[in-house]
Amino acid sequence: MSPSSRPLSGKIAVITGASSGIGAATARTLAALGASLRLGARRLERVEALASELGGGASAHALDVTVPESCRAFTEWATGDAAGVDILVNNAGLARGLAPVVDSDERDWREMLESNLMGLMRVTRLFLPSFIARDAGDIVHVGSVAGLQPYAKGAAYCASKAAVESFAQALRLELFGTRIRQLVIEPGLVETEFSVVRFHGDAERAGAVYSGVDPLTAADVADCIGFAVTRPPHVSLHNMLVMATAQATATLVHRKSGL
Ligand code: 8X3
Repeated sequence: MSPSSRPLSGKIAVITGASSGIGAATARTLAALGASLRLGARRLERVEALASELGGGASAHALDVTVPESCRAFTEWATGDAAGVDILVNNAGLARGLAPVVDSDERDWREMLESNLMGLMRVTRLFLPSFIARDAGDIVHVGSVAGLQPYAKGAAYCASKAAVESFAQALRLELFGTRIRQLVIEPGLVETEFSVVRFHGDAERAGAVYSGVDPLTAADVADCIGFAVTRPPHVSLHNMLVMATAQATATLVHRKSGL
């Protein structure tokens, strides 16, 4: 690989929720682009296995974004031996349940808001001094089409992702005049563990979400993140709505007939 194909050489990228799905795929993509990785996830064994597989500058640490102390320890570990991080990918998050508001379980709401919103804000705040000190870097938030196009039975999930967009916009105003870039990437249907988690482990129900469709893969989304963070410093992608070709809106999905 030529040096020009490793544009992130010498850069440090932190990824939350890196044990699977979009987080793990982003780790692979950014490693291939030359970045040294600091990976965090609740499932430490899985994220450690990924770090060993990637080799080079990849390492892993336990991280539960819903626990302030875990976030503090992770941030100290990730920034400890480095001048500062160059890229933060706020990927940790989940959907729980697909039910009308009137029938929803408040524990599901709390879990989503704690991870998708509070965790993301908490981790961002902890890493911000490192970005501000060097007046540079990329903060990538993994949002969702659900944050732009809310749908029935997904109220709390949609609200959590809409709030991510709002948080990023407000922070962008605070960072005005700096060279810190912030991207909210908003994927549509991506086949990962997402739906299995949403349906509390019901693999059959999860599989139906993707039946008859060529959904995005986690690698497709990672590819877009890799593109965004390798733009020249004067180019800032604020939002990327990334959909499967068969998906026109959050709820309008073309499925192959006979399925
Ligand atoms: C995942 C996309 O449409 O299932 O965030 O909510 S969707």
